[in-house]
Amino acid sequence: MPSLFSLLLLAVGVTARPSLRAGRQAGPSKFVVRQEVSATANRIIPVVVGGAQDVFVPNVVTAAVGDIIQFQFSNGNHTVTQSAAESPCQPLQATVATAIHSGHIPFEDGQTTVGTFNMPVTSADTMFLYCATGPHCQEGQVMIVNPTNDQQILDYANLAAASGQSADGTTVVGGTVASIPLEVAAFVPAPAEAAAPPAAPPAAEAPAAETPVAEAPAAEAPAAEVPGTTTTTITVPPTEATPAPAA
Ligand SMILES: *[C@@H]1O[C@H](CO)[C@@H](O)[C@H](O)[C@H]1NC(C)=O
Ligand SMILES: [Cu+2]
Repeated sequence: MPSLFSLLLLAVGVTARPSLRAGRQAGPSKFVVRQEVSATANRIIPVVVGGAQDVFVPNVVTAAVGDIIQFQFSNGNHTVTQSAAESPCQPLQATVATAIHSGHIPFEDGQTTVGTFNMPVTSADTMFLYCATGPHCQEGQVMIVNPTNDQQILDYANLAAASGQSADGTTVVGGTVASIPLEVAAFVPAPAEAAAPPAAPPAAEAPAAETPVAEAPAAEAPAAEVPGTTTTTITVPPTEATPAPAA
C-alpha cells in the first residue's frame, strides 16, 4: 500500500511543485501556471502487472485524456483486459469491439527486456480492468482507471472474487504491445526461485540438476539480497547467466 500511494504522490508531486513555486514567486502569473499544468497533461503512467504477486500496482489510476498508461509486465504471464463494472473477469470486447485487451504478455527469469502495453487514455470515463490469466482476477488482479469514488475498487475486487471463471479477451485492442529495457522498468523482478508461480511452472525447461546457481551468488555475497524476505531488493543478475545446458 505505501508504495502504491507513493507512486501516485510522486506523479502528482512532480507536476504540482512547479505550479506552486510559480504561483508564490510571481504574483500575477496565473497564465504561466495554467500553461505548466497543460504542458504536463500528456504523461506516461507506469503500472506494474504481476511480479511476486499477481496484482496491478497501482490498482487505481487517475489519468487525463492524452496520457498513456504503460503497463509493464513483470513475472508471470498476465493480461490487461477491460470488463464492465458489473461483470468483472469477463471481456467487455465480447460486446464492445473497442474494449481494451493486451493479450498475454509473459516475463520469465533472466529476461533483460520488459513487455509493455501502452494504452492511450482516450476518455475520462471510468475503466475497469482485470487480468484474464487463470484465477488472477478472482484473486484480486483488478484495477480501475478514473474511479468516481474510493469505494469503487473495493466493490469491483469483491465482485471479482465472487465471480466464476475468467474469460479471456480475443483481440489485442486499445494499445500497443512493445518492450522496454529492464533497467528502466518500474519494478525489480522477483527473485528467480521465489518467482516460480505455484500454479503453472514451465516444468519442461528447467534443468534443475546441473545449474550452478548456488555458487555464483554465494561467492559475491551481496548481503542486501535476501530472497524470501519481504522487500524487493533483489537485483538483476550482473552478467548474462549460464549458457543454458540443453540436456
Ligand atoms: C501465456 O498464456 C497464454 C494463454 O494461456 C499462452 O498461450 C502462452 O503460451 C503463455 N506464454 C508463456 C510464455 O507461458
Ligand atoms: Cu495475471
